[in-house]
Amino acid sequence: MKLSIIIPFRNEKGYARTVIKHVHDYMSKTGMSFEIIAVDDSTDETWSILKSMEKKYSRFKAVQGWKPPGYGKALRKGFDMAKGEIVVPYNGDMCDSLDDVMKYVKIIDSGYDMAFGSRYMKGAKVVNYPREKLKFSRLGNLFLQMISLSSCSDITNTFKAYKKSSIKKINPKTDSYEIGVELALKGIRKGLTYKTIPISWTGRTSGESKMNIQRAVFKHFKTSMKIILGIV
Ligand SMILES: Nc1nc2c(ncn2[C@@H]2O[C@H](COP(=O)(O)OP(=O)(O)OP(=O)(O)O)[C@@H](O)[C@H]2O)c(=O)[nH]1
Ligand SMILES: [Mg+2]
Repeated sequence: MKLSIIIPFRNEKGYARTVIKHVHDYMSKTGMSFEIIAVDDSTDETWSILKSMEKKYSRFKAVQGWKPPGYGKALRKGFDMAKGEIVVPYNGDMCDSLDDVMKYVKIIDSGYDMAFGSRYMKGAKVVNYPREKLKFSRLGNLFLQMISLSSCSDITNTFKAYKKSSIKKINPKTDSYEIGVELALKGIRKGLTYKTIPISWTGRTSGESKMNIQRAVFKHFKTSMKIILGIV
């Protein structure tokens, strides 16, 4: 199998059906072999929506996350199950673009271990980004780009692509949103090759963000420091 798209869900009853249909329809048209794995930690109707879709969408599978739940844990469970040569964490709130997924696949096909995207480079298209969050994201990413000497100005965004073998080498261990930083920074530190391209990102118009900014900033910082110092 070529591609595994891992989608974490937590209380996304407004998006679950749309996202799975959108990804399944788009990928089916490409002719590429793929699977979609939803990892769910919801307490609303999202889980029953996802389960009911498994029959209709043959390349789609829904599983429940580990307890207690976490964004990073959900992705790690998805990685463990993934059979694709290329693995892409994809958000369940329609913010990421499938055209970008295809660009990532091309980058990895051309020989890179990882494909990174940035919302903050020339050519990127960002719609509806909450102002306060943007400030933290830009500043944090500037810092991370400096300390990692990376071509990527958007290290924190988890929407990137990895060879399955690269995920194995990185061996991610974090439980929450900082898994994005862990994957990218450890990948860079281990000498895995990558290319960065501008991507599109559209903010949610339904449901709620599950990210607590203060907590996320602290955890991202702590994780980044540990990685840079070689502790994890
Ligand atoms: N399985 C699982 N999914 C989660 C968890 N936390 C968030 N998610 C999902 O991960 C994706 C990204 O989470 P969001 O809440 O949108 O976080 P965000 O993108 O920083 O916030 P927005 O800017 O509002 O979109 C969404 O599909 C969420 O439903 C969790 O603990 N477990
Ligand atoms: Mg989101």
